[in-house]
Amino acid sequence: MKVVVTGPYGAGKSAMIHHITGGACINIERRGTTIAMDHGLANVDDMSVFLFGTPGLLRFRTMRKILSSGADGIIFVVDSVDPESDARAKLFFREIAFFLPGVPCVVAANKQDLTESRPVDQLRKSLRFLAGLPVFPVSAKTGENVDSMLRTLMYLVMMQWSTVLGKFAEYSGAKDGLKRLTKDLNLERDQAVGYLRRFELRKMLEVQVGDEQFTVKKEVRPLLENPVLIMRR
Ligand SMILES: Nc1nc2c(ncn2[C@@H]2O[C@H](COP(=O)(O)OP(=O)(O)O)[C@@H](O)[C@H]2O)c(=O)[nH]1
Ligand SMILES: [Mg+2]
Repeated sequence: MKVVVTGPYGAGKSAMIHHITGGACINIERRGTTIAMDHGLANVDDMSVFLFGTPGLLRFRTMRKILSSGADGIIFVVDSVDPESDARAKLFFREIAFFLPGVPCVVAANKQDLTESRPVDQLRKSLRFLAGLPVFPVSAKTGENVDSMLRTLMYLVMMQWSTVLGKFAEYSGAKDGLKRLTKDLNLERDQAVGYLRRFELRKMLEVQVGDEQFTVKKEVRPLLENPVLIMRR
């Protein structure tokens, strides 16, 4: 799946992607500030997670729009220490909610390893947009809580797509898989192929559309059938 990591400058987006990918990531930066993007790949229970970190300076809005396009989930990173970043957090949240309406989002209340960090209930008072969102007290530096935050987001994403993903699992390897998918989900053929391509790009399945057939990655199939498995580790 594709996950965009966004939030204000200095909140710890690059550090978060570095931690999640175990360092297998790139950061296009100048003098310590991300100017284009971070990108990395993580494997969680054999599910590929493509992470895209956005530049946190206001003027790079177009880049953030491009990187956000088609994201399945959002990690919104806030700085738990610096109250001066709160105003920027509000602006960035409004922006991502506009780019990706309805896309599942978890909030990383980052830098909780520092004694001066604000607890989540205090952050909720300062940042009203957090209402209704799951907020995780995390540290990109120590890794505290990062794994459960990521797994929760993956669960929310799979639940959002559960009707489609469940059918993928059901008809994986079937001779007339595409036809049955199209019929069950009441789709046009083009739409069904669009869904297959979307999740093929995200490395969940392989498609042989000429043969009217698709195959879900073996390791991923149990997760598509039962997304809650991603939470049990
Ligand atoms: N103590 C602590 N420092 C952090 C944490 N996450 C990031 N930082 C530091 O905060 C600064 C900004 O982090 P960075 O990842 O570049 O933020 P970005 O602008 O959102 O990409 C850097 O000096 C990081 O080392 C954390 O969880 N704890
Ligand atoms: Mg950065």
